[in-house]
Amino acid sequence: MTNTDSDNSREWAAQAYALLKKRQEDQKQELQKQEDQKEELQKQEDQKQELQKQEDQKEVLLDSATQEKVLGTSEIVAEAKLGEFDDNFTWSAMVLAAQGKKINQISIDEIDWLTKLRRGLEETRKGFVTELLDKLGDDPLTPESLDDLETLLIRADVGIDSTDKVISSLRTKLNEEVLGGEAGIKFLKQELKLIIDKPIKNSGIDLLVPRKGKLNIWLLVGVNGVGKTTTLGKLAYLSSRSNYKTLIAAADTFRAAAVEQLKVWGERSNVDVISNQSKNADPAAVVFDAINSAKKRNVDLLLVDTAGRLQTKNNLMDELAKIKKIIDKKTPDAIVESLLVLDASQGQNGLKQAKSFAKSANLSGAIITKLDGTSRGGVSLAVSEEVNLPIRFIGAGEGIKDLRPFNSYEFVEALLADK
Ligand SMILES: Nc1nc2c(ncn2[C@@H]2O[C@H](COP(=O)(O)OP(=O)(O)OP(=O)(O)O)[C@@H](O)[C@H]2O)c(=O)[nH]1
Ligand SMILES: [Mg+2]
Repeated sequence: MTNTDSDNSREWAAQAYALLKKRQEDQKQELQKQEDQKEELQKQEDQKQELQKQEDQKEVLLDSATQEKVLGTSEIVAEAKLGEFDDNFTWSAMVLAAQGKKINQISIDEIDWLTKLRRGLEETRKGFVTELLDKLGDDPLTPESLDDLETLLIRADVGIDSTDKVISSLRTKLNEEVLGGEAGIKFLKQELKLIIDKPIKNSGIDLLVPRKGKLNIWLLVGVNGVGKTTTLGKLAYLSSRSNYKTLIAAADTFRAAAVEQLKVWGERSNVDVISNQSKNADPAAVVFDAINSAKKRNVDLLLVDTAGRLQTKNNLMDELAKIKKIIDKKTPDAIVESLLVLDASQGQNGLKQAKSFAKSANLSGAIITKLDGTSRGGVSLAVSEEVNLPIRFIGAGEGIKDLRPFNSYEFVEALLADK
């Protein structure tokens, strides 16, 4: 990026900030108006309640308790607030501008997410880019600095295959021309992006979204504790907010609290949960019921939560196979995605799990979670290169909005941001 480019982007960021600020103020006024109307209604409601008989008092209290709960829920997913016009905003806006976004197309949510992603990848970056930049300074890349880079990439859990690929491309490039520190980083970004994009390109689907007019079924699979249920909750929110008719199947019947956990997420995103509370319920039977429901209700996307822990790994794979069989039998034209959920903080260990799952579970994509606060974010590259799975979503936090469709450009920019 030349100085003028960078100045233009900063100017762009400032304009975007001003626009968002204005939009937020307009929204505030609109909200205030709604608030006033609500107050007026509440006043009328209060007067009505005054007239109620003493025996009804209990019911009234119950009603208001429910109301409070609903209000509390909507607070959780309240619209994001515009923060300061600072380095975070500028960086995020510049990343959006570089992808061709127009000023009036960006949202506070997008800015917030990019800020979160960059912050989340800070630990990975610390042991990697910061050191690399320190080592490189403004000097051209040398074969020795490539050795350092190799060590740093491996340490960030990028994996041996991806690291080899990147280093050998850089070596070839160095034989052709002198590369300064900044040009080196730019080349590195391109190479990393190529690795991540390959399985995405091979799949023929750049962005995974439910296909309209079809029943889409997304199974979330993975070992225990990686974030399947949380991710499903965030997906339900994304999906229903994007106006897809969504339904959840609670097919983790192994863990007693799993259904309750899902119901909370379902409530937050206003999505129904199909479950079977009886002990030892069969996961495939829950999926059977959920498909019936989904068909009746013309659902676009059925999200299926699965168990992460069973007596043995074979049981786990058998259960998944049974679920798949039911789906194939009951709804052969559904579009099925088996998404492996992987916890980034498990680094190479997680990768091993991914490989063993990939062998038996017929996976079609991966979701990387817990990218916040781990130094092992590089494992995303190893998933692309070694397991050959397209990354579809990434999670960086426990909140309902902390999951976004995967975007390799944003990921690599955040991974190699210079601060
Ligand atoms: N920091 C952080 N925590 C996360 C993220 N995703 C999930 N978690 C946390 O990880 C823990 C486990 O998440 P679950 O969603 O219950 O994981 P699971 O895979 O469904 O677990 P089992 O059902 O037991 O197999 C919870 O405490 C989540 O809040 C994330 O992106 N970032
Ligand atoms: Mg779970």
